[in-house]
This record gives sequence, C-alpha cells and structure tokens, in this order.
Amino acid sequence: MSQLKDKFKNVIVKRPAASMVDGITSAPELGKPIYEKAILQHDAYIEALKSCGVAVTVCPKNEDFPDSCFVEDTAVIVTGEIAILSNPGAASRNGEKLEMLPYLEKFFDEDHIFKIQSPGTMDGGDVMMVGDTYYIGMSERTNREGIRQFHNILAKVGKKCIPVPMTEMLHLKTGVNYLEHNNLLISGEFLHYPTFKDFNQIVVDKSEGYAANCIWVNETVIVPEGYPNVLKAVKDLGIYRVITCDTSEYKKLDGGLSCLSLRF
Ligand code: CIR
Repeated sequence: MSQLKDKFKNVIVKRPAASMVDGITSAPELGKPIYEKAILQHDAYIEALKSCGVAVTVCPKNEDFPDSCFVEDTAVIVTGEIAILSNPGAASRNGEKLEMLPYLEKFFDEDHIFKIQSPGTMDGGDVMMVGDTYYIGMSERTNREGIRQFHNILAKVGKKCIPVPMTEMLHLKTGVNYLEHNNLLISGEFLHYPTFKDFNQIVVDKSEGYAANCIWVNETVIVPEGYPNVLKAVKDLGIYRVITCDTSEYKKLDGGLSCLSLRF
C-alpha cells in the first residue's frame, strides 16, 4: 500500500497538570488518576520516545486545562510540510490550541501553519496518517465542517483525506492505529469497515480494546503495558522493536499512547 514514510525526528509532549484529576472521562468507574503516578508514567513515556531516536520537546503543564497532556488533539502535522492547528471539539479543551501554537511556530513558519476555524471542529486523535492519506473520524469531536477544511488544507500539499463514519468510540485512533508496512491494529466498530479491508489487520479483541492504541515510532512499536495478547501479536509480526509503557493513569481519562504526543 504506502511507502514507509520518513523517520520521525521530533515529538512534542506536554506535562500533565495536577488538575488532570478533573479531566473528561467516559469511565469514572476506573477512579481518578493518581497524579504522582501519572508524572512517573509520563517520565517513562518520554524516555521511551527518546529511545526511538527522536528529539522530545516538553511543554510545561497548564493547570487551566485538565486534559492538556493529550497534546495529540491540538494539531496534525504533515511531516516536513505543514502543521494544522486543530479546533478541539470539547469546550473545556478548546483553549489548548493556543497553548500549542508557539510550539508549532518553532518548527514551521506562518505560511506553513494552517488552522481549523469555527464552526469547524477537529481533534487530532481523529486523524490517522497512512503515507499520503489521512483518515479522519467523523466523531463527536470532529464535525463535517472541520473535515471539509482539513480536506482542503491537505489538498494544498497533495495529500488525500478519507472521512470515516463512527458512532461508538471517542476518537478514530481509539480503535484503529497504523503501524506502517500495511499493518493495522483494529478493534470494535471499525472491524468490518470496507475502508480498512486492504490492510493486514491485527484484530484486537474487546477484552484488550484499549491496546488498539499503540504507536509506531521509527520501527519501534510502543504497546501499553498489561495487554499480553496485543503485545504478542505485534511481536509476532517479527519486524519491530517492541516496548511497553504503563499508561494506567491516562486510561482513566480515555487517553492512550498516541494521545500523549505529536510525532513528526
Ligand atoms: C478527552 O476526553 O478529550 C480526554 N479525556 C482524552 C483525550 C484522548 N485523546 C486522544 O484520544 N487523542
């Protein structure tokens, strides 16, 4: 299908705020995140990323935005070409985009930074890059107008946009993640979508559904800790360095490995 893209050189993360205990969650039964533990997990996440050969930019925490460690939602970066500032679809998160802008400006000049404008909304967690194609989930956070604008921005740099209807999951990448080499982790509502039929699908059972959110970083795949079947399935592909990171405190806020960074 697609060629292996250039290696990622940079990653942006944002330190979790103590206010994360008040972050948005669909799973209050998991309890509130333990902040001290979340910090340690974030430290380990940064180290794991560094071990993949990327430079990590660490944005300071901002207590005003309980969910702001989930920095992926604030932007989409077309590696080496343009950055697209999102317009996050949750009201309590929308201001996070203004926090991210100065960091995008460190890497891109103003002619190469585009913005999704209201009434368009878009969360970066809804965007999955597969070579020159960008799948985008039509979720509660990303609306049709946001997708229209995203499509038009991508067209300027010759990239394709494929909208993906969805009704159950928070974000597209909650349930489907690309590991390069045509390998796709896939779960839940996306399982029988014709859109994804030509990928080599690694089906993630509901019992380990959270681990459908793994990240590929320069031929390393990072898998969340505690999901043995997914870990084995990724290892059995036989082509990756595979490591794990514990994200238990972020799971309590519906956040996974991809949500915690922008990789480009
Ligand atoms: C939220 O509901 O926005 C956060 N609690 C979780 C965001 C997770 N981000 C992602 O999947 N990209």
